[in-house]
Amino acid sequence: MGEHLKIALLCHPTVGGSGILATELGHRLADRGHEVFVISERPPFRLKDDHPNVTFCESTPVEFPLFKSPDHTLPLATRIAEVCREHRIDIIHAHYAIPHTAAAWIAKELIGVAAPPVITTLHGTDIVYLGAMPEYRSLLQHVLNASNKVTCVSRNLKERTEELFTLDTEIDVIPNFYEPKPVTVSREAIRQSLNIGDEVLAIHASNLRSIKRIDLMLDGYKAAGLGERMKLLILAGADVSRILPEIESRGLKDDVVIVDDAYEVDNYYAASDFTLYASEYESFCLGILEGMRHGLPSVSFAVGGIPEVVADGETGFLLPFEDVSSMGEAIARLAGDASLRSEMGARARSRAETLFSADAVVDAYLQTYESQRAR
Ligand code: GMT
Repeated sequence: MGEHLKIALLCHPTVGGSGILATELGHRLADRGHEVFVISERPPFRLKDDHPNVTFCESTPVEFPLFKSPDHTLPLATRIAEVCREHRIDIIHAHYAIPHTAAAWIAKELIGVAAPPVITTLHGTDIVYLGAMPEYRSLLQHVLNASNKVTCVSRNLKERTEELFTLDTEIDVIPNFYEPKPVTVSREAIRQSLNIGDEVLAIHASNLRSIKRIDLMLDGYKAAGLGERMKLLILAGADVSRILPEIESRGLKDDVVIVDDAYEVDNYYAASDFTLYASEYESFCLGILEGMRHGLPSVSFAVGGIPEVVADGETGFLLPFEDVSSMGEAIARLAGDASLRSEMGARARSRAETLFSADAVVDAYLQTYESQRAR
């Protein structure tokens, strides 16, 4: 496809699906010979610092006595314009609208007629949480319309966006992808390192924000009533102190194993048996997809875009939101039946490979870039 492009990728560096997706997209675009410039306040947590064709461009928030908190957005806008001018960028791709789409819009004003097209990919809470806030709404409406193209990671997020905003152009749905890294540590060795034997192991990877409803997940886990036959592994991308009281108050201290700052997640998925989520909203749920690529079925609530990722009863169990007793039954069913886990896991892997492959998703983004450049 076409000539090699110079692409500026904007994303949050913190642990979260949008940063993971943007980083992985950057790596894949670079592997195809495109030049990728990642602009963020620090390297996104999964960015490989030595990846050929990928350059990290730091944007430094400004602290000043008159500001109550550091200003991130205006220095980011200035930096985007600088990078665009210096490297003759062809496309700006903003992942997560706040503040990236607004910063890209300001950068375009700074650059003037030579400014490259801006693509915005919406990831979830930028719309359903921040987008709904009066503090952002009219600005978001404006800058989304000023984007040359808006994409969403699921049909559900597209619907939610259209409920909140009136956009002049069609939103495209480009789902997430995940390509697992090679597993480098055996299942047994990982389990040993976690002090887990042959118990059934549920895994949850997230930034533990309140939208993840760790409280409901623990209730569902407890409702399964499996005692010592099961353990729950939490790969925590945030301070765990906020969930420790929840674990202790349910008497689950010995059942839950927490790993902090796990940037390499594949070994952990390969040592686990199914993924567990109780989020009240997920535009997609990249964690479920990561597990699927490792042949893991899932248990979660049927919220947001999760039903587009999981085929209910085939690759995982989808339960009504907040129904922790049904969640407990589904957990117990999977935990008690190794053949069911392996059948559903095989279907999960194949669904992930078919519907959410890196090649198809990268092609879709490249087509979007090309179509906007051609205008
Ligand atoms: O879910 C998070 O806590 C992080 C958030 C983000 O933007 O970093 O994730 C969102 O984007 C992911 C990648 O597109 C999706 O898989 C998550 O479902 C989505 N989270 C929510 O919608 C709550």
